[in-house]
Amino acid sequence: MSLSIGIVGLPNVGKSTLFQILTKKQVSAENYPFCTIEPNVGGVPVPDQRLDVLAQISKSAKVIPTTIEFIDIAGLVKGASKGEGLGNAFLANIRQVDAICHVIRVFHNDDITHVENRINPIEDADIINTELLLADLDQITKALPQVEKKAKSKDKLALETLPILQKILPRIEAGTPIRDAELAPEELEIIKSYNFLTAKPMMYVANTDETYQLSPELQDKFTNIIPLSIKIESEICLMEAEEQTEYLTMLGREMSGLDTLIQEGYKLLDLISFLTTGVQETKAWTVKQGTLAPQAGGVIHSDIERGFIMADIISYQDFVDCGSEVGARQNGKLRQEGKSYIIQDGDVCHFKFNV
Ligand SMILES: Nc1nc2c(ncn2[C@@H]2O[C@H](COP(=O)(O)OP(=O)(O)O)[C@@H](O)[C@H]2O)c(=O)[nH]1
Ligand SMILES: [Mg+2]
Repeated sequence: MSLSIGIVGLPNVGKSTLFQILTKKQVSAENYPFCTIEPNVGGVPVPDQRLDVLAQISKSAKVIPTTIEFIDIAGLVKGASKGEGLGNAFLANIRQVDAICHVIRVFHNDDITHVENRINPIEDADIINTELLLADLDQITKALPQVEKKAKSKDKLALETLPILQKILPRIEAGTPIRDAELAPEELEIIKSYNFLTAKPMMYVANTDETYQLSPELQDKFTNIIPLSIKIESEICLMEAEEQTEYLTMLGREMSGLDTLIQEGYKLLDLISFLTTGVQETKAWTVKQGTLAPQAGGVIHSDIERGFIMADIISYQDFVDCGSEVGARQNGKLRQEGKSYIIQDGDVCHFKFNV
């Protein structure tokens, strides 16, 4: 599954630097095949400490983390929705992604020009969010007459779509992004094919000074915000693993800001990991929250889904507490689950299938 997060923001806020350190990040496993798909698209390994623990228990030869895709989208400027600064092309790029990572500049540095010649992250965020709203508004205004026409001729999809578009139009005009317009999941599903920009989940990265400090106003305004000094994080990235741990311990932090960002992005996409472990490898696999056992197996191989019989499941914690798969089995912690079982984050899975 390749779900992607687009890095969005004004020019010169640190987007490309963030993208570079995300995609150059070293993983503990040296035989992990690192993938840069295109210059501005990269697969980023999702840090998961559970993998190393399982690999140690199973004496695995390889540890393979799962990945999410990050895309460096060129800077948007005021007027992008009207075509300013290649605006429409960038907005089209955002349409393709599953979630948005919105970088705002908090750091001070007179050598690095700010497009609006001042540091004001709240106004900066408003500029970008306004462009996204305007793009959606433009799209709805263009779509409405066609949908109305089709609804008159009793087209089923148009009849379903019309009231939803009519409902979101005034909200967008009032500045409410679709993600905050309190639509029911069924309603969101019906308008999914429009790929509205403001319907996509969004997280903020505040590119702070080296202190990682956020002003109280910023904290109040945004709930989903991660403070990050992209400058410091790029230095941490260059360190050897041991040095990194030492440095972070000194700062009293468990993991780098970058790792926190990747994990939060993963959650934003509503993704969880199930795990497989053995002598050959310990590996994390990505599924959407709520995925059933056969479809989860299908992520490993389509045969598993097609010929699904059952899955042997041990929760990660039980696996570790019992010290091994055998231990978990002896303690009654191995469950045999059928095709209606919903895979949980951290399930250590062994699928049985027959094709
Ligand atoms: N002082 C400082 N400079 C930064 C930081 N992040 C990025 N920069 C610099 O700001 C400039 C623009 O960064 P870039 O990543 O290209 O921004 P983009 O236009 O958003 O992609 C570059 O010279 C970076 O080195 C930061 O956290 N602190
Ligand atoms: Mg850039």
